[in-house]
Amino acid sequence: FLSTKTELGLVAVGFSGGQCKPGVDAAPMALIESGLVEQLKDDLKYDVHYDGQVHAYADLMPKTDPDYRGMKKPKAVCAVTKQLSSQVYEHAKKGRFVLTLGGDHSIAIGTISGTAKAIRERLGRDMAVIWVDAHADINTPETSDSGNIHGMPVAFLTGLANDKPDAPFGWLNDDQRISPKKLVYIGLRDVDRGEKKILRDNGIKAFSMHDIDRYGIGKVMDMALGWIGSDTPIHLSFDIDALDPMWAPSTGTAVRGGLTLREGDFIAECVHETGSLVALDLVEVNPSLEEQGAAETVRAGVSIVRSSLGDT
Ligand code: 5AB
Ligand code: MN
Ligand code: MN
Ligand code: MN
Repeated sequence: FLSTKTELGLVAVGFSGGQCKPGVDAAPMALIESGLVEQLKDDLKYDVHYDGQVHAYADLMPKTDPDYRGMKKPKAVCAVTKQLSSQVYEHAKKGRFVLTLGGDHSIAIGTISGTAKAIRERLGRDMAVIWVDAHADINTPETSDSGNIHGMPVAFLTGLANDKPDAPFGWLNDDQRISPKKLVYIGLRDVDRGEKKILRDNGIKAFSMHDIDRYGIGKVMDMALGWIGSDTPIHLSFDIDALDPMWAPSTGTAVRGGLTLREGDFIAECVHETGSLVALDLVEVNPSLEEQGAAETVRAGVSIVRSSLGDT
């Protein structure tokens, strides 16, 4: 589904407005400073297209940003994700693999909408999404208790939460959305009551930590990829909090009982092996939390990226 196996567009997104803890905006720089770009070029032989900036979108920040439908910072998140969507789209429409380094998980509204549209235009196909996370991130503004938009991106991307054309997320069109039938979760263990109902009512495929304990990660990956079907472009959105805090402590909403680093890498390797992976988000690394664990969390993030890109 890519124009070549080696063209890669990198977008660094220093944005934290989808949640309340500062510091997640520093992750792209921490990942890059740890040598990620050189590794992609020198070890994994990618042709990296990177504008050399961590985008903070300062020019897009509104002067005032009152809550709307209970959402915190709706205008900021909306403006950033809309801009990011076209950045990702520009890479994806040239047939490049798109790697986005976040940032909190609200940015997936931008990344997935961008690849979904490009894949439709280039290939006339619907894309699948594998969402690896402790959380389902499928709250609607109405079901969310926190109002933090990083807990809502999947609801907007699937159209389960909508917005009027003139309202913040009114910019999302159908050609930028994904089908709930082409969405698969892996690693869930902290799903809100309203989200559970949404998952059930829409028949969304989800593999929780319970499933991973029962079947093992190997069988879970067979089932997850079997659900998507071969020959379907895949966007992988990887929240570092899917990993157990033992491996990735520096993240805003850590939940114990998660994936080992090896299981996380295995997921990434299996998705890579399909040959259908067109984009990866790595989000929610927050180097300013649990500072003793920051370097380890960054290393875990680098490992997930490398595994997704064919490192073995
Ligand atoms: B993350 C929670 N469900 O909606 C909410 O880190 C947590 O992107 C969301 O997965 C966690 O606030 C968002 C309680
Ligand atoms: Mn999460
Ligand atoms: Mn998430
Ligand atoms: Mn989190």
